[in-house]
Amino acid sequence: MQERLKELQAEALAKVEQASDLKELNEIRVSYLGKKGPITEVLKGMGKLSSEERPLMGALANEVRDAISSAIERKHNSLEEAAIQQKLASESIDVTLPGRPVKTGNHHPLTRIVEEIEDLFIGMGYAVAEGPEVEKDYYNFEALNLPKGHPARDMQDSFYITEEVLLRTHTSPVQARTLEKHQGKGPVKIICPGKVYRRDNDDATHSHQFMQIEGLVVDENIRMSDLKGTLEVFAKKMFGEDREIRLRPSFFPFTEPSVEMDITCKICGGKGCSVCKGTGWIEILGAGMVHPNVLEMAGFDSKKYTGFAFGMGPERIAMLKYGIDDIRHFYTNDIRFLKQFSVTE
Ligand code: FA5
Repeated sequence: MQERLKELQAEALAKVEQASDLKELNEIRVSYLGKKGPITEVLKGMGKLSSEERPLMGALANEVRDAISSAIERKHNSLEEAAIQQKLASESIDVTLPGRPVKTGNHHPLTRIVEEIEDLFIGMGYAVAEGPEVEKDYYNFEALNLPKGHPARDMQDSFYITEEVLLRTHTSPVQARTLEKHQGKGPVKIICPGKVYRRDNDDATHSHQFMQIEGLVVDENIRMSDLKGTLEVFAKKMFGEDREIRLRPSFFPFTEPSVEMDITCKICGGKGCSVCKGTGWIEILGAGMVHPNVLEMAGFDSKKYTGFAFGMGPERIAMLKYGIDDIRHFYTNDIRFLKQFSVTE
């Protein structure tokens, strides 16, 4: 029995030494030290031994077990250490490798156009004003000489929230708000960029949500020629000397007289295409001399003060400047479209 135990110890220690991974080591542990293992099997024969031999054999069996379990533990630690070292080696980071470039975003083409227009007018002494997109009917219509039931309200189909509150249909309410703040004292010289909303059907040049940039100048002796000169400077700086503009008589309840400004279509060069609906011209803004009623409602003396105002669509301006054939490109966020306006690539 003694011989057999020594043999088992030598055999187990040799196998432990050769074990190449933790799984194999565990199998060795179970097979030698488990309840059905050969040591237990040998010890079952203890009953046949004399009472002197039994404790000696018991002690030897424990020694063999201890030797095997400590060998397994040592091997376990060294295999675990080797596994960690191997993992570290395979995951090592080469700090000398060049970094991967981080892709940066760009300003949306519409943001760029709005900033360009803002800069242009700031350069001419205008301040930038803001107003709410969720607007009172009073500022969107009434204070602009459009009382309830006025037929010209139909020119701008509106998204009403309550009877008195709506999504603003244009940036002109900022005119009324700014005039009110000035309490009858000029000069006023502002532009106001912002989002507006209309129940328009979306097509190549119309969107139900779009941007406008409002302009308002009120002072003594402001004339129609000031408006014309300002719009001409704007058009030349924005589109270049070679593009033609035209002013057409128009109607807005808050300006008198009123005009609309068109510019030759860049897509077809003025020949006529689907973007300009065959006319060769694209309308980019409405303008006129501020109606005396608007000045009076905001507390200005319309005999002393006169002014001009304009409202332009930056989407249409961007389309003309960059030759974009559909306004919907601005809002569908196709990365291939946006990348064309990237500054870095
Ligand atoms: C107005 O909104 C007036 N408030 C402009 C104004 C301001 C006139 C101050 C006089 C004095 P109109 O509805 O024409 O006017 O719109 C002005 C511009 O917004 C248009 O010339 C066009 O460039 C743009 N626009 C109008 N509707 C849409 C639309 N559905 N989608 C994209 N752009 C539009």
